Formats: sequence, structure tokens, C-alpha cells
Amino acid sequence: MPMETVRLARQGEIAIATIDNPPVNALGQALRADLARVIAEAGADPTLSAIVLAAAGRAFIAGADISEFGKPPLAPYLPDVLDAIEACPKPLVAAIQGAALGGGLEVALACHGRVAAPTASLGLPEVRLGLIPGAGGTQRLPRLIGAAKAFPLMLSGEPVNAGKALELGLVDAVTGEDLIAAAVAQAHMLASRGAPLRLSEAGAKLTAADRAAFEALAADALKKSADLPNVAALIEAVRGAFELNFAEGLAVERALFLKLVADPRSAALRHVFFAEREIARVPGIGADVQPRPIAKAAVIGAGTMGGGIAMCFANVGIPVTLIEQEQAQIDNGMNRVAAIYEMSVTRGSLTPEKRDARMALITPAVGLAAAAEADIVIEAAFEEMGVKQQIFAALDGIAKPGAILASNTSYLDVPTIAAATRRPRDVLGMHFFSPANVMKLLEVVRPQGVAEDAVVTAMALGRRLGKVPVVVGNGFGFVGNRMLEARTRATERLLIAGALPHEVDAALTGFGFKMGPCAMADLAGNDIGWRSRKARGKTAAVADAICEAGWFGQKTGRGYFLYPEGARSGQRDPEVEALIARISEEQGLTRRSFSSDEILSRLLDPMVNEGARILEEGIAARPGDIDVIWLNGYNWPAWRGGPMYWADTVGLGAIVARLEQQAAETGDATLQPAPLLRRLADEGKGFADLKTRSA
Ligand code: T1G
Repeated sequence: MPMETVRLARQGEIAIATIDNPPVNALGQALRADLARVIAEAGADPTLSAIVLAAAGRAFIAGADISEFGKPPLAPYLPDVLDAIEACPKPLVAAIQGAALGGGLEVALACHGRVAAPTASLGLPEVRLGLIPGAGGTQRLPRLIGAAKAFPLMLSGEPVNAGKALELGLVDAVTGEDLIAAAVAQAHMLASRGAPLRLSEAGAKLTAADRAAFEALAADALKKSADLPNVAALIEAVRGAFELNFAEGLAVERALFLKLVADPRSAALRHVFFAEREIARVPGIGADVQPRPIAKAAVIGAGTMGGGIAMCFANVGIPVTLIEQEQAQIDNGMNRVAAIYEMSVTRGSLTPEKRDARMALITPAVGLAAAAEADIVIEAAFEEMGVKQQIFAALDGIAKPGAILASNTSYLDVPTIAAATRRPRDVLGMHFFSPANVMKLLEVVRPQGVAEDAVVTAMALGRRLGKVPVVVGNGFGFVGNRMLEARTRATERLLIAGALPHEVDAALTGFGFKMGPCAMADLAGNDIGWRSRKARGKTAAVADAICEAGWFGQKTGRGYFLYPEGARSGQRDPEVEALIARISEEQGLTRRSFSSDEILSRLLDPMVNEGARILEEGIAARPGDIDVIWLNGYNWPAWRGGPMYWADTVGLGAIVARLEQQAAETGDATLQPAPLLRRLADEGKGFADLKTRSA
């Protein structure tokens, strides 16, 4: 007998229906059926005068069950359950604790009253899944608070807290006391009034002025998001609240919603939703392994990365000591941090009080001894193995027992760094992405032999810092930069074979990236890649030639592109294009043109191939982990799902064929399809068919 997902109790003439569908009361088919049954029973019970709808656990209702989307719909359908709630002859009061999101908020809107606990957060985040509210939200919410307030909530998908919800009129009351008692009192009050107020019958908020305000917001929204179909759909649905009766408005909303659910962009965003939750599960480490307490941190190196990492701690209230070798260096570092905070204050995104509080949490220091009290020490020094080994050897004698020693290295061998200490079980990599105080991605590098609780501590700390932490195995470039290098090699091949920088970049920006590889190199500084290649004895004809000319990118006014004073983006540089043509000639290549599609596949296929090798080697545990890394560290467009998800949508067989053709054409063995990629293709499978592997 399946567990009941709604328990019914009573307090006198008030029924208390408590939803209990762990972990977050998602509205799966069983819950919908139980909810419909309980509401019908209580509604027909002559001894009851009202109903309180409460929920167990940390969330009220997390929304529709996203895992059901894309599958044949199962009755009872949510809109019908909500219609039954609203049509109930007895008033229903929602008692909201925790998250009431998407369908969860729509359930509350179908109720006749709403009481919230201070922990409540209410929102309609469907747009984040490429959707729109699909169970009456676009019709009931404008009727409750007006379209001019409702539309921005649905457009942003951002939840509001209990206080804001009360201010907006989303809830009738917020109580820090007994939520159920408050809801029962509200239920009694509504019962005493007779027929419950149904939002489907309300329309007072939908005034001409509200319509005008909504239309202005809608016009602005359309300008900003022309490439996402759900914004236009949301506008059409909300407009229906003004122009149609409730039933017609619901029908329009439903049709638009169902069309969006079938859109591949929504399917990709739903993949991202689950992939970003899957990363919390570190294969081979049980959920019982507890993180070590982190109360104090230390960061070694006050350069751009070190300063940014120190800010990450200060931003969440963790005291951090920022350490350099000399006073002048630490002064520079602190000035850089202060300047960044000052910019936020100028922009209005940070109050002066918060700036001061955060600066006060960063203690500048000279010498490693200042790291003695830290629970975690993150090294962000010069990217040179000898420097890092020296620092870790010294830290070994300074850091307290049990302190986590992490390197922010972006591609060096973490076990070699750990070997400089007598505590390798406490040493791992925490690879932040620049700017560290902004970029979400954190690669937690897990070398063989590191303690499980050290890994769990780094993951928990990453989440606490507001990062998206992904465990990766040790290996050159770990996951993100290793695949980026594959794309960089592909860019070189394309430029020498006949494509030009603006064509290569346009192929990627047309795919949905904010920036193409050439513009990105110009932004980061072409000399960074140049130095790394020289350190590893590697060459790249075009990239090296551009650096030898001193064209390091934006910072020198020219790189792959020209950046005239004040120009917002790069312009084609005839000298660079002539240089590239000369290199093609020197290599005896006859240049040819490439279509945008061909450029795109020649850039992305080698990345997918490298991703397959990364999975084979266990450097990443799951294909979704690789997707999460590229979404949060390199601006892969979320509505494309990530490189491995994209590969599945293309079909691995097609990718294998293109790679084989390129390998034959160029003689580049790295383009030979990885065994895992070939096996999946031969079996007619995708990366999604892979099971978890241990990192
Ligand atoms: N459906 C299915 N599973 C869900 C889920 C959902 N809506 N929400 C969470 N889960 C799973 C999640 O995958 C994880 O599983 C576990 O629950 C804990 O989640 C009709 C169409 C509520 C703020 O977009 O924002 O309603 O990994 O780790 O950090 O108009 O979950 O443990 O196996 O995130 O405490 C709209 C999505 C849906 C909200 C809790 N709703 N959820 O955060 O836990 S569309 C959303 C969240 C919709 C209607 C439309 C968060 C949370 P596992 P978690 P958390």
C-alpha cells in the first residue's frame, strides 16, 4: 500500500490536511490524487466548516514534479485539482512554511486564504525551466495582486520572502508563532463570512492602469529576451487575464504551457535542473560523512584570484586572513579588493555598511605564520609547481592539525603539491574561476588518497560560498580547462584552414555563447595561454604569432581583433588576417571557407571527444557534471543543456563520423573518437545512458 501523501486530521470543525511527500512535496501524480480525494472528502463533510492545507518537511510544495515532464501526462492533472480546491464549498487556507514554488504557489492561490511562516518563500520559477506557470498562475496571481506586480515575479522566477509576500498581498498574514493555529483562526474567520472568495471570480485588480503598467513591462521584457519563447508566451497568457474570462484564460495558459514543455530548450533546462542537484552526490562518499567545521579561512596570495577568493569568504561572513610575502604586495591586494567593493557601492549593489563589514572580515597579513589558526588555507600563488611546493611544505609546519590545505591551481598536479606535506589526506584542489568573487563554478580536485571528509568539507564550503562545486579527478586541466584546450586547438586548426577570427566567434555566439574563443582570448589576455604553452613546450602557430607581435588582446588594444579607444567590442584586424593567411601558406595549406555550422561542429565535437575521455578516465563522475562545469564556468548557454547533453541531441554517431573525417583530413590523432564515444555511438546510445562513475 503506497504511503499516503496527505494526512487528514481535525481540530473541532476545521480539517487539517497535511501534505507529506518527501523530500520537498513535489506534486507528483500520487500527491495530486490524494489531494483531490482529501479535498473532496472534507468538502462534503457536513461537520466541517473549513480546511487548512499544511505541509510537512522543509518545503510547503516545490512545484509540479519536474521528472514527470516530457512523459505522458497522468491524471488527475494539476489545473483540475486546483479548480477543485478553489470550487470547494468550504474555505481552504494554505499554511505555508518553506518554499511554495511553481505549482506549490498555484495551489496556495487556488486556496481562499494564505498564512505564511517567516521561513516561507513564494515564487513562480517556471521561466527558469523554459516554461510559464501552467496551473493557473498567470490568471490567479494578477487577479490577486495586479498584473504589474505579478508579471515581474513570473518573469524573474525569483521567490519572495514572507515579508515581501505580505507587502505584495500574496499572503494574508505572516506568523512567527504557531502556523497551524494562525491558519485555523483564518479558516474560522473565512467560514464565518460564508461563500469563500475565489480568485477566478475576482477582477478588481485588473484595472486599465494596471493593464497599461503591465504592457510597458511586457514591451521592455520582449526587447531583452527575444530568443526565449517563454517570455512571449508569458505575456500572451497574462494579457489573457485582461481580455478573456477565467476559463478562456486558463485554456490559453494551458496551451502555451504544453507547447513549451515540448520545446527542446525546456528539456535542456530541466536536464540542467537535475544535473545541478546530482553534483551534490559524490560517488564513493556516503551521505553520513560530515564536513569539518570551517570558522576561519586563510588565502595565500593577494593577486586577482587570491583577493577574489578572500572576498568569497567575507561575502558570507567568514573571517579570512589574506596573506602575502611583503607588505607592499598585501597593500596592493587589499587596495584591489577595496576598489572592487567600492565599484559595487557605486553601482548601488552593495551598501557602504556591508562594504565596511566585509572589508573588516578580511585581515591582511605578511608571512605564512598568519595561517596558523585557519580551518582552511587556500593557496592562490603563482602557477608554478616549485612555488606551490615551497608554500605547502611551509604550511605543513604552520597550519593546525585537521586544517584543509587547498590549492587553487588551474592545471598543476595536485598529488605533487600534496607530496610536499606530511598530511596529503588534508590536501586537495579548489579551482575557482576568475573573477573568483563572481564566477559560480568551483572544481573540487580530489586526488587519490585524500580524506573523504576533506572532500565533503570543500563541497559544503563551496555551497556556503554560493558556488556550484563539482568534484573532479586529478589530471591536466581537470575538466573545464582540459576541454577548453580542445576547443582552442580546434580554433587554431580552423584559422589555419581558412576561417577568420570573426567567423569562428560568430559561430559560437550564434549558438548562444556570450563570446567566441578569439574575443575570449583577447579579454583574458593572449599572453596567458602563450606562457602556459611555452611552459609545456607546446606551440600554436597563429596564437603564438599574435603574441610575438605583442598583440595580447584588449589590454594592448589589439589581439585577434582591434580595440580602438572606447570601442565596446573588437573589430576585424586586416593585419591579423594577413598574418593568418601567411601562416596557412607557410604550412602549405590552401585556405577554404567554412559554413557557420561546420565551424560549430569543428569547435564542439573535439570538446565532446575530450569529455568522453574525461569520463573514461573517471576524472568526471557523470556527463551531467561536465555539463554543469561548462554552464557555470564558461557560459555554455543553459538552454542548450551543456556539451554532453548537446552531443546527445546531435547524435553520437554523427559526431563520431565528423571526428573521423577531421582526423583523416588533418592527421591529428587527438581527433580520433574516444573508445567510450565510439562504443555509445555503436550501441545507438547517448551519454545520458551512462551510470554514475566514481571520480
Ligand atoms: N520536481 C521534482 N523533484 C524536485 C523538485 C521538483 N519540482 N524540486 C526539488 N526536487 C528534488 C531535487 O531534484 C532533489 O532530488 C530533492 O528534491 C531536493 O531538492 C505547474 C509547471 C524546493 C527550493 O522549479 O527550487 O511547478 O537530488 O536539493 O536545496 O506551473 O528543490 O535529492 O534526488 O533542490 O532544499 C517549479 C524546484 C516546477 C522548484 C528546495 N518548481 N525546486 O531546495 O533541495 S514547474 C521549481 C527547488 C511547475 C507549474 C509548473 C528546490 C527547493 P535529489 P534540492 P533544497
